[in-house]
Amino acid sequence: MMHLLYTPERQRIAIQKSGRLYQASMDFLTARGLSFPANGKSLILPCENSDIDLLLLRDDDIPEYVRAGVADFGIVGQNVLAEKGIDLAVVEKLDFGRCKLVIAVPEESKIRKPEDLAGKRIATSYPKLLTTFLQKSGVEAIIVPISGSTEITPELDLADAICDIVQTGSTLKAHDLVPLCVIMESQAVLVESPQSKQAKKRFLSQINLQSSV
Ligand code: PRT
Ligand code: ZN
Repeated sequence: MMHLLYTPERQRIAIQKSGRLYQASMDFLTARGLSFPANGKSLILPCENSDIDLLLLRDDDIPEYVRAGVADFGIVGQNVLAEKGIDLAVVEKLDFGRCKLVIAVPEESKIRKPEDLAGKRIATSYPKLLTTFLQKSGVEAIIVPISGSTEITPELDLADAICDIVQTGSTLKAHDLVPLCVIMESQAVLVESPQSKQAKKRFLSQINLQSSV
């Protein structure tokens, strides 16, 4: 039985519990010499050769854990940080999790440029980034908040366009959607908590990086 007692000498690194960033995050840490037991059901994974605990979380929760200092570091997509509006110091851009947040429309759509989105419905799980983009572009559109799989919404007539993450583009293609514009480019980043702790420095030197603040 493991207890979540606050132990200042142990450093906590928040990574995605499962999903697209999990394996690459583990690989990043293990390539830098840290070793972890097999990932069971526990949400805390103690490092076997260092005073480090991994917190395994939904990626959406990582910015808040790091902001609050409950985790000293986190590995998360820039897209998630930007959507949460939580500005954390980036220690290192990591060479994985690359993707783009795009607006896409059905191939046969008359929408051909961002201005054509005026009065149209856009399904997205990135309402904040989309709102900012529309305001900057001077376009008034209707945002349809959806928690995932937006690609299906135009064919079901819930939306006229989508704003979602694209990597290979094959999901867009499978739904006869084409990109209209890119709102943001993203990759995974190692972020650090603004709450200062001596322990943070130790972790960074262990993995051969330096604090950015
Ligand atoms: O459960 P949890 O909340 O932790 O995970 P999640 O389902 O919210 O996120 P997950 O695991 O899908 O993605 C985690 C992070 O990986 C994202 O926040 C991005 O930073 C990054 N990433 C990189 C991607 C993709 N590539 C990606 N292709 N995130 C999502 N996708 C999805 C996209 O939403 C779309 O449905 O994949 C589909 C498109 O992929 P392509 O290759 O067909 O274009
Ligand atoms: Zn998520």
